[in-house]
Amino acid sequence: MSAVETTLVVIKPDAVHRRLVGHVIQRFEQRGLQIRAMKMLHLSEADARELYSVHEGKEFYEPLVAFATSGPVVAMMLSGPHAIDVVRDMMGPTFGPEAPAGSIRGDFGLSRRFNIVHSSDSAESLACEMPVFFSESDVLDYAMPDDAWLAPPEERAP
Ligand code: 3AN
Repeated sequence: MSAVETTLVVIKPDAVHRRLVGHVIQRFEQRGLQIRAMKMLHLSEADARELYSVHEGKEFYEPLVAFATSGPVVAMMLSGPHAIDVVRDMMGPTFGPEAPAGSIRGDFGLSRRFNIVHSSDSAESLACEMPVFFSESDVLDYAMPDDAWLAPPEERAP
């Protein structure tokens, strides 16, 4: 039995400035994930510090906060079977040079910091990260007519 999950994806300032937003969104749509919410925003320094608080004190923390606030990001909530792990897998490993071709990071970048995209890596991270970008009421509930062809009903049970 499969479970439909919702996850947070953030397209980072490097991808926005490199005009890659459409390419990245297209990957997720083609895979069959549903866009439930989407917005462009400029992260505040306080929110960036909160988002990356697990890295506070590390040598890359301050440059990471500066990068995350250096320009607009595009945040999305995506739903689908096993969406949290599926999106992480599609992004590839954190560092561009280690990301395999075919993954988003492996196809679009070579940097450790400028790595195109972020997504929540667990339900616990999602619970902390989502409020930075969205409230529950921002996440729209609507039917997708092609769901019937993306997976049989038992794989789409909540
Ligand atoms: P991910 O983005 O794959 O969830 P995290 O949460 O471990 O990876 O790291 C968050 C961000 O911190 C990464 N996207 C990367 O830009 C940066 N980062 C993590 N580790 C390093 C490092 N050793 N050197 C430089 N940047 C790093």
